[in-house]
Amino acid sequence: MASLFKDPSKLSAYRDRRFSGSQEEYEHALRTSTTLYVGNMSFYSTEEQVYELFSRAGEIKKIIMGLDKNTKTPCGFCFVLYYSREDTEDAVKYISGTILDDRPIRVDFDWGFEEGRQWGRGRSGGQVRDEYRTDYDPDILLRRGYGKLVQRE
Ligand code: GTA
Repeated sequence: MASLFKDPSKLSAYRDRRFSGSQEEYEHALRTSTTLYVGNMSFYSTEEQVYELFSRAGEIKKIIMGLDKNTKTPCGFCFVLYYSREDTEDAVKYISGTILDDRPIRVDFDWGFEEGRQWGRGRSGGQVRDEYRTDYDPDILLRRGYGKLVQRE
């Protein structure tokens, strides 16, 4: 029977193009990291809400909200840093898919936060994936997406 929980031994297909090492080094970083990327968040979710939800898996060291690089306002993602790997895996297992402000959040291992990674890399300042979204998203106006770039190119 399929489990309700995400399997922390399986890595997602996402790869940060700005990671300078090899694929092996990237995977090693993901398998040992205590940093998480949280995606598909509402633009209205606050650091306090993230703290409250993710501290259920363990003690949090730091939260970094992802910001639109033009408006400097939250744009749907954040990084959560734990002290222990066990807590990090528990968060992937039990919190991924949880509904926060009406949206199922995506929790992914991350290779590690560095200054600059908090900014959306999309052309309009937000997250890249929102600009290419072709499915219906109830926050469509906020996310400026709906295949805007796909249609134009
Ligand atoms: N650990 O899944 C993730 C993740 N994502 C999606 C972003 N970050 C992530 N980290 C982890 N796991 O620090 C991190 C980035 C950065 C910050 C903001 O969040 O490392 P971004 O989302 O604005 O830009 O990053 P990024 O990551 O450079 O975008 P990328 O890789 O081009 O695309 C992200 C997603 O957008 C893709 O997985 C795909 O679903 C969609 N997408 C991109 N290009 C296209 C396209 N041409 N057509 C359709 N879909 C596309």
